[in-house]
Amino acid sequence: MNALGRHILVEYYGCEGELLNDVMGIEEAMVNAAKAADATVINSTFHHFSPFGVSGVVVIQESHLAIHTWPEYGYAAVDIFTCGTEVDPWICYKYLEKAFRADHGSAMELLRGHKETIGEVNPFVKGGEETPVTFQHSRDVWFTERTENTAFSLRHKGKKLYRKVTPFQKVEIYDTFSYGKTLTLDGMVMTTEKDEFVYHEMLTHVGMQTHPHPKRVLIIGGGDGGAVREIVRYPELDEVVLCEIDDAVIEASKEHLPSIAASFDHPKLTLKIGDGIEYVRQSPDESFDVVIVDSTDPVGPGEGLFTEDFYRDVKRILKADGLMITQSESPTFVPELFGALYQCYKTVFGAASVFCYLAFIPTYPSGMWSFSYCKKGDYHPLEGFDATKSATFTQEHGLKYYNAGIHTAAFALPGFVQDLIQ
Ligand code: SPD
Repeated sequence: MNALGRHILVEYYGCEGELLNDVMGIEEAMVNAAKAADATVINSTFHHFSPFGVSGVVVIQESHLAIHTWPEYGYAAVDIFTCGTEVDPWICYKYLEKAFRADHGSAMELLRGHKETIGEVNPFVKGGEETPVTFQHSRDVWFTERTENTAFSLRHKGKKLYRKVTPFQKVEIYDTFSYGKTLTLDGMVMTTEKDEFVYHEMLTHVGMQTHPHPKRVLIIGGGDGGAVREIVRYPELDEVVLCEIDDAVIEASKEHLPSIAASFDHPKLTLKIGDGIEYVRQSPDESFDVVIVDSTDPVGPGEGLFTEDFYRDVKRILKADGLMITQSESPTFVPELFGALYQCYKTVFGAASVFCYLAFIPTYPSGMWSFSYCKKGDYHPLEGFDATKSATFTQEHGLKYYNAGIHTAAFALPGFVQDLIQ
């Protein structure tokens, strides 16, 4: 060959969309394509973009293989570049065509570094000793939650722990390096082993510590079990009902997130698999002390949990002194939605009965997360709050985020959040 390297630019058409959206499958195919051609794999770095698309590169001792996919078009663009004569890039081409189940592919080959053009070997490197080097393949595979203008990535171990496409959503679990096992729904982070305690403690204990006798509690959503784990800590509880629409979330969490899904066998838990909106609609008036809405973001199956009709129904099933607590998204990330949500709560519960509090959750967009506290009766979140009782509870249960000081401080809102609410 009269050149330093061979570079083939490849198009694959009519591939299976699912395959082109599977970051780990693509990484595996690209690494195996390189190995099939006897290349030495040094490193692989792959990112998934939600909702669709994967980019990645496999660095080989003989150069690289790179890809970007458009699953929505069944199309992948691949570059295969090999130096020397040992590795045949067309072997990689054929391997990947099969792996992506492409209808057809097309490619053009360029010879890189024509010997006539580049001239003689630089005397500086001539005669250098060749030391044999052995490479350890290091992997770099990423999950990315991407919206129009921002992206949040977590590097993971590159193995599918759980993946199911249900009638409601895509349920996945990744093992990430910095946040432990992470549950995602439709490509959005729902909970991670490392920071879940912030969300679940704040979602539950602020209301439970304020209500003097929370005997019947309803959780809508929350299939990972984190909210249930916190609620069953209360000895005065008679029953907690968890209504989760998608049993795959429970299955995945029980299998892979046992520290979160820790209380599914608790005798006070009644588990309902079904639509939370329907469950609330069919529940009798004044049947719960506390209703907790542990929802996804307002897209997909969670959308109906952000409507006035739903909140009116929740208010109806609350006892006269009952509380509704919801996760109410990020004032930084979705300010318009956040503002509209609080208007909605106020329309239903009355302006003086709606409060917002904050917590800091690194894996949720912007890190600043909000919760609403809506009261049907007189239980104000701060006036009459028993800090001693709360401190004892915190200590007894070894809570890691919620405590009496946080309970009070969480209701102190930055000016821009106050503005959004008013
Ligand atoms: N953007 C993420 C918001 C997720 C809120 N709910 C998570 C459920 C965890 N139990």
